[in-house]
Order: sequence, then C-alpha cells, then structure tokens
Amino acid sequence: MNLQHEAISGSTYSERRYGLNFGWTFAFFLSFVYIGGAGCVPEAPTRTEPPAAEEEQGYVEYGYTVVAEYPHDTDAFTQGLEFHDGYLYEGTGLRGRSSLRKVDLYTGEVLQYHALDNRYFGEGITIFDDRIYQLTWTSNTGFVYDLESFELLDTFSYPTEGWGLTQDGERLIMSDGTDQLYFLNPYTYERIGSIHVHDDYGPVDKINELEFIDGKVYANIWKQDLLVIINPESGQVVGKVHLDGLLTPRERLRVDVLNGIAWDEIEERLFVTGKLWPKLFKIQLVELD
Ligand SMILES: [Ca+2]
Repeated sequence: MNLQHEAISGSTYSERRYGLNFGWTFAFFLSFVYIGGAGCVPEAPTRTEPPAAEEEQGYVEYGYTVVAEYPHDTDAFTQGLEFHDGYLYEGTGLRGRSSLRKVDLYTGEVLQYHALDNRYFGEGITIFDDRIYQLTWTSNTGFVYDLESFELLDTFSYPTEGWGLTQDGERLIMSDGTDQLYFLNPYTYERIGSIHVHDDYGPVDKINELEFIDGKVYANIWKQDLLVIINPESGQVVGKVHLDGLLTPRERLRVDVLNGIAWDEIEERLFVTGKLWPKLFKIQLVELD
C-alpha cells in the first residue's frame, strides 16, 4: 500500500463511520418524535439491529504453510500460471523471452514451448474449451492457441494493458494493472462486464495474475507478497493471503516479484511462484486469528 492509498483509505473510512453515526442519531431522534406524538409515556426506543459493521467491513486474513516445493525455471518471468489435466501451463514475459509453456510439475521440465515474436511482452494465460488464451502487456493483442498443439488459432484485441487472465467456466476474467477486472466473452472477446476491486478502505489496484477458485477470484498484487480474494459479483475483497517468506533472503536477491497462482481443482492443490523464482510452492492457507 502506498501513501496515497493510505490517505484515500483513511478519508473513506472516516466518512463511512461518521455517516453511520449521523444516521443512527437521526433514527433515535425520530423514534422520540413518534412516541411523543402518540401521547404515550416515553419508553426506551426500540432499536433495530445495529449497523452490520462486520459485514460491511472486514476480510479474512490468511497465512500459509508450504506443503511441497518443486523446481521452477529461473529464466521464466512468470506472468500467467494455470494447472490443467495434470500439467502446469505457464506464460512468460519480457521482450525476446516471452513464451507459452507446458511444464511438468514435479521436475520443472518444459515439455512444450512456443516463443512469442520479439515485439510482444507476454502476460496472463488461461485455458477454456481446449484453447489457451494469452495476453500481451502493451500491444492490445491477445492470442488463442490450440491446447494440444499450441497452434495459433486466433488473435483478439482489447483497449487496455493486459496483465492477468483467468476464467470462471463461462467468461474470461482479465486484469490490467488497475483496480478493475473485466469479463470477456471467450468466443467473441467482447467485454461483457467489469468490477472495481475494493476493500474496506478503498480501491485495491495493481491487480496482477489471477486464478478462479471455488467461486472467488484470487489475485496477486504487483510488488507485494500478497494475494487478495475477490467476490467476482461485487469486487469486494473478502480475504487477504500474506505470503511473505516463501523464498530465503538469499534466493530473493536474484529474483523478481511473486506472481503466479494455479489451482488443481481435481486434487484441490494450490500452487504459487514468482518471476524468475527457483521454486514453485504447493501451499495451504491458514486462517490467522
Ligand atoms: Ca493463474
């Protein structure tokens, strides 16, 4: 969180608090007016339920335990990560080094590889209906490949930068580095909706790599060891996962940021890694007190 974000957050929170207080004071006043008008002995006003502070605010905070570690290619500037039918699929970035890969989870071996043209900086990937979709950062161009052959089937365009990509079984969901998530028709690529991601304190931006897990969107926040868990209907952050300490300080010196979430829905395994990281981790979330 930067200073500007904190400043905005504090303002929003204060306004909300004062708004609620004023509302309840006003309701309390009105209840006396009503009782007085009826000619009854004033009684203590009957209060309805208090403001649902816990519902309006709050998200669940998680830490993690590492269940397993696997090798990860330290040349892979991870921008997209997905698990499908027993294999990892990875999209990597940097101009001249951008690629789409099929990877063996246990050995880290790259089983299939497609290099992007040097002018493209690869970004998020997702798999839908036996097709792999891949975004590019600033070229406003997405690629669609055959899942098996990696043959290029189609291209599509979008007006924003391309960052993260996932799908919810019906729609593609993409991020662009802001606080917005966009929903796309996977066949026409038309934008069919969007949400603003926010927590109790205001907008949550720099939304990066994505994964759709059990009805929620999990997202990396760029340059933070943090995942947020997003309600895709409202954009509300309902959980935060603190992932500090996955790498040792020594390993950390040679790598870029945490980025990459993959979910094996068959065996319910959650994987995370980062750009140029030497390891990919299978983790389990632990709810914090
Ligand atoms: Ca992912």
